Amino acid sequence: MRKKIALIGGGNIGGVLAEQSAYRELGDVVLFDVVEGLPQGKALDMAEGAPLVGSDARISGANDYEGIAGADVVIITAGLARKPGMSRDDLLKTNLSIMKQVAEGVRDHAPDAFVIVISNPLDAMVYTFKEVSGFPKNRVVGMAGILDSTRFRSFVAWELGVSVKDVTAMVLGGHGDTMVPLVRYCTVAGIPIEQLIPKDRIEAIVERTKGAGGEVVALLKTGSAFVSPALSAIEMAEAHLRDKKRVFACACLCEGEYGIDGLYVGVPCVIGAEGVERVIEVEMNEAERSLFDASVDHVKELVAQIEI
Ligand code: A3D
Repeated sequence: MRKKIALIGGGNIGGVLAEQSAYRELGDVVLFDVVEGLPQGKALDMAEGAPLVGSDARISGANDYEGIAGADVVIITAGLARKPGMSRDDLLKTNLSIMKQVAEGVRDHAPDAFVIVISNPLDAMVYTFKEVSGFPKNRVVGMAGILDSTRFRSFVAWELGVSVKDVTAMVLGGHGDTMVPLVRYCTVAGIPIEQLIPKDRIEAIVERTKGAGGEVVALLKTGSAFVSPALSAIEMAEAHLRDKKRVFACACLCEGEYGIDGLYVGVPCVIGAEGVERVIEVEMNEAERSLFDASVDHVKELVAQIEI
């Protein structure tokens, strides 16, 4: 039997998630949204295109939670996206009430799912989902570090004129202005970028990475990035469904790791059949650690505003 993937939120990211999940045949797809007709219309369009890519995955739309019953993977993008001039944190109040409803719907209809949260502000939203659903921590994870890392990888590849495939990078901490691109852990085919790129150019790449989401928002004017966030979450879903044991930076519940007590923060982890199978603790020097701690403090302040 095919796996079932439920996508909560049928907007920009939800649409790309549906297309990629179905066309890669990760499983049958249900696109859920509160707007009537939107998920059904998008699903029908994609289903009609499926013969062209040879996909037999079924794609459907739903406006009630019965539609997601028994899902193996749930990816959540429900909520508002940023507009120019807004920070991710400005979305907290509105998206908090949406996330509470979503967590109840998923808890009641897909109690065994592996859940990937994308809605912003990410670290606060994934925390909210975990608290409301009561799901175990290995089955609730936030997508952010993988996206921030892929942006970092792109900028390094463009700078050096090398394949994106050969660049690995790791961006840790909260998903916001305080995120921490770890330069020492960025390599091209194993060669540290500090041997390949001058210091001032690395600094520019780090700054561009931190502001990369905002750069897209400023250009689009009506919303935020949606292709690269969807592709990032698909990597995570695929790692789980195919038990790949991939290592990504994700927002994981840290309980002792990195000295953090009960917060979702971007850290490297292993994703496989069990969901988040373990968090990897990397060594940081004093400067990296102080940036990371400042980022964690920011997440702490955000989470302190949440009333469940
Ligand atoms: P958008 O295209 O507006 O889609 C959001 C969808 O959510 C809309 O179709 C809404 O109708 C729907 N929705 C609203 N309330 C509910 C509800 N209660 N239940 C179900 N669906 C609902 O936004 P988008 O797809 O561009 O972005 C979605 C979210 O992802 C936003 O919060 C963004 O800020 C966030 N985002 C996060 C990242 C990260 O890296 C973490 C990157 C990009 C966007």
